[in-house]
Amino acid sequence: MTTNIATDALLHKGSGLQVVVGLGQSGLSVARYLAKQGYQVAVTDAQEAPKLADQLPAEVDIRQFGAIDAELLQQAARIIISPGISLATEAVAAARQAHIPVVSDIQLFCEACTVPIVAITGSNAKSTVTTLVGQMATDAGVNVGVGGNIGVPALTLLDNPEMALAVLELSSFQLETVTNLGAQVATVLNMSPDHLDRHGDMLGYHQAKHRVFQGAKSIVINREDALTRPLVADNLTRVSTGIHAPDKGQYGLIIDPEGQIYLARGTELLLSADKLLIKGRHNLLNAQAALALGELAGLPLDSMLDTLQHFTGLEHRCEYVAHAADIDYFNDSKGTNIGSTMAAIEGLGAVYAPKDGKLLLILGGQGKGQAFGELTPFINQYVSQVLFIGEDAQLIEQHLRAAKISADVALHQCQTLEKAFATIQQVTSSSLSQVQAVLLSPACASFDQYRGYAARGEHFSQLVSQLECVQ
Ligand code: UMA
Ligand code: ADP
Repeated sequence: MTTNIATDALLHKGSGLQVVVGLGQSGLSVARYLAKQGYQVAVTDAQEAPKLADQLPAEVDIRQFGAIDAELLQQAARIIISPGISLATEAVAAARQAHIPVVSDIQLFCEACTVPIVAITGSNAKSTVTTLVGQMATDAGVNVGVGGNIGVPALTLLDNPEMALAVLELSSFQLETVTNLGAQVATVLNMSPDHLDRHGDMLGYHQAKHRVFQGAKSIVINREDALTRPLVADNLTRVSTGIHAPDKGQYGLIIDPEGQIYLARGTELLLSADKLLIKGRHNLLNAQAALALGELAGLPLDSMLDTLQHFTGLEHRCEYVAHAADIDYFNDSKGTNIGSTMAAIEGLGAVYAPKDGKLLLILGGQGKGQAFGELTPFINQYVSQVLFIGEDAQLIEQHLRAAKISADVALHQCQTLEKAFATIQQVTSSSLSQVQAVLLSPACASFDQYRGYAARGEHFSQLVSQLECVQ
């Protein structure tokens, strides 16, 4: 068994001060990791009293809280920045100006990791595909570490000396300071606008995401989305996914003469789509991505297909909550950008349209500079009521109106989820209501009203459970 951590770690006291910026989960993992390696480590955070400070190792004795300490950063031999902190932050920008290297925890991870890495990024589906590949590896008997943006700081995976494969979910924030990741297989699953407030524009966001390909041995691309392909020509092994019948060695969908949809590899039918517990066209792409990544990481196909048939999906992602008064309720609180909300409207809309049903959609929160008008064609096709909540509620309504939302779609400003539920009861009690499903898919971040998307989703489910006649 290979070890996953460089065993020749020397004491690094003389290598200069390592300054960790941000003491959240990733900052804490970095401070612990570097202190263990013998580096001199300092930590700074904008909060007066970061919650995790008491978990820092005692040898990390330089702790500057209450503001990101610009002077401290100027003394650094290297800065390790937390993903939630922008490179444009004044103190960080000044340090970069002074040619002090700024890296993320993922850079430290890939430099120390000696086992193959499956690196997964994209605007949506990262957690779903990362979890699925991790489960496929586990089911195939591989000692796998799953971490990164999914909530387990990557460096903590190195604590497992038996790890034989690392599966990383990577955000654009983590990737923007990574060089030569060197993954066994890397993918950008899909690209739609997100985090533009941080990256400036789509180009900046695209450039950050595409750093995942640096040094990769093989790649998985999405044939439906040109932005998932590397821009520079390369001779890498590449496997593609898509919704059409695939060429030899590629993944896709084949529809048999009876109309049954199959996951396919070349002309080989792998699995009937109705055997999957995760539903919707987007999940068929996710399943293919997981198979392609697993194949390039050396996992056996039969075992991966078995995993696929047992995978029930993750909470807060188009999750069915309950049936009440003839209406289905779905929690897609993780739909935090327009790409994911489009997938949710299209996926669920297609289920109810044949029954003449429409969706009631709850949108809103922090809009992150997105162009919400792009949702309009999807809303016009599948939605009869839109309820707006959160900080950017008015702005989103303006965008939809400017993009010619149909007069048949009723728009309601509700501010909060509680008020939205009062409106739901009014709207759906009308005999004219076509609503057969309520979908919380906000296309926005939740931090204006909640601790995060999970808290928002839990609040939604709790409000559903308070409805009369919940089944
Ligand atoms: N802080 C500052 N100044 C700032 C911003 C933050 O000092 O301007 C400090 C805060 O006071 C806090 C610390 O930085 O103490 C928080 O750091 P962080 O925001 O980087 O959060 P972590 O706890 O380290 O979590 C990060 C990821 N967070 C973000 O990218 C915002 C987690 O992804 C990830 O799971 C974790 O590392 C482990 O790798 C979360 C996320 O929301 C789930 N990701 C975004 C997304 O999925 O859309 C990208
Ligand atoms: P991420 O980790 O990239 O945020 P998740 O797996 O958590 O991805 O899913 C986030 C949101 O994206 C959910 O609302 C989910 O329903 C939606 N989604 C899942 N797969 C896709 C896809 N292939 N394309 C677009 N949206 C998707």
